[in-house]
Amino acid sequence: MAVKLYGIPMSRASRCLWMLEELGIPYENVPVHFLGEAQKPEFLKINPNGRIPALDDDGLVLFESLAINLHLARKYDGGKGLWPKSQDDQSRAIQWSIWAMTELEPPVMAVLQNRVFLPEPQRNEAVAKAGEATLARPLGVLESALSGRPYLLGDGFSVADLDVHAVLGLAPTFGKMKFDATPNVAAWLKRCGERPALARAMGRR
Ligand SMILES: N[C@@H](CCC(=O)N[C@@H](CS)C(=O)NCC(=O)O)C(=O)O
Repeated sequence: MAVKLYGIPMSRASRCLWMLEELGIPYENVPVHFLGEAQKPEFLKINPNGRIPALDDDGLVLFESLAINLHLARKYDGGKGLWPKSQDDQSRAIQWSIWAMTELEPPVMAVLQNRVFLPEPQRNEAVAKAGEATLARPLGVLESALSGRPYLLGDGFSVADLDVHAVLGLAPTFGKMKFDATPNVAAWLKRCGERPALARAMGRR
C-alpha cells in the first residue's frame, strides 16, 4: 500500500488518521506504540526522533503530525476542500498549523498532563492553571478569527480547522477546560467535532 501511517490511534497519530479519513484514500495504519516501540532501532530508521506519528508515502518519509497533514491535504485533496484553492489561503493554512503547534499545544498539554494524563501524585494544579492563563491570549485570537465565519478560512472546513482542532479539541473531550468566554470557539469546536471522519478515526482507538 502506498500510504502507511505509523502510530497507535491513541496518540498524536489520531490527527493524521482524521485527515486520512477525511480524504478517503486507502492507507495502512502500523500500530507502533509511543512507549518503547518508537525508540527501537528499526523505527528510528523511519523517525529518528523516536516519536509517532510518521508517514511513509510511497517512499517519502515524514515526521511531525501537522506537517504530515499539510502534505496529505495538498497531495490528495482531489477537490474535497481540505487543501485551499488560493495560494493566500494555503499560506493561511500553514500559518494556523504552525500556530497550533507553537501557541496552543504547550499550554493545552500543560493543562491535560496535570489534570488527566499524569498519575495523580505527579499532577501539579499550579502548572495546569498557568497553562490556562497562557491559553487566554491564543484563544482570544481564535475567537476573533472565527467571528462571522464558520471555519478559519471562510465557509468550508479545511486543513487549517483540522490541525487547530486536533490540538485544541482534546481539551473539551476530557472536560477539563471550559470555553464559555469564547462562544465562537465553542461553536467551532462542536462543529468540527461532529465530523464523521473524526468519529471514524476515533473509532480506531
Ligand atoms: N511534535 C510531534 C510530537 C510527537 C509526539 O510527541 N508523539 C508522542 C506520542 S503522542 C510520542 O511518540 N512520544 C514518545 C516519546 O516522546 O518518546 C508531532 O506532533 O508529531
